[in-house]
Amino acid sequence: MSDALIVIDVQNDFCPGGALAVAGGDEIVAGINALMGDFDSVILTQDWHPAGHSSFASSHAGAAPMSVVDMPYGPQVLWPDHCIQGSHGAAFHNDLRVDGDLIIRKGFNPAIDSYSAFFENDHTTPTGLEGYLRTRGIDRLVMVGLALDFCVNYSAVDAAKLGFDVTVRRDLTRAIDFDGSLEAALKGMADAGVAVA
Ligand code: VGL
Ligand code: ZN
Repeated sequence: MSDALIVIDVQNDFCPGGALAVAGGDEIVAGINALMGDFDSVILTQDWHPAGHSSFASSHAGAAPMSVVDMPYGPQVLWPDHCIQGSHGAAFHNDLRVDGDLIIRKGFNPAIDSYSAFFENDHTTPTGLEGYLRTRGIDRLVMVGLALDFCVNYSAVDAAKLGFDVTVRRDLTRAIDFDGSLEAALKGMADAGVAVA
């Protein structure tokens, strides 16, 4: 068995001062860096949207940030503009070690958001991460990063459904906690067989 650490979206826009700041998002950086040495493989994900992305409230006339719309693939929270490709907000936190094996970008399809590192929000379009892990013989995943109730949650649940052994290190995550999202995420992860440690 081989283990990978999956570091989800530790980017400036999800840290204090960023466009979609998660409270305490920067507090987990040192702990994540320290954990990297314990793994055969370290994979970073990067939320990576084109300007005018369909998950931005600014792309929907009259819509407020944090409202929900029906997209062809289901309900979608509308976010403030964030993690625009090449921007400072999309860059990793300055103190994060970025010497991992793979950086997987997601959310670049203008019409579909992608919380999960494995599938876009249509739950069908793959990012390629599953194939990368399987061809490298990796079957145990530890996940950390931002935000616990969105991208970490969706990534962990998808990984468990795909048959990976998944642990989320809750102390190395922070949540947005919007409209019951944290409670729902913890329940969803437990139901999917994700260990939240
Ligand atoms: C995320 C909302 C929108 C996340 C990304 O990384 O959890 N949340 N885009
Ligand atoms: Zn996003």
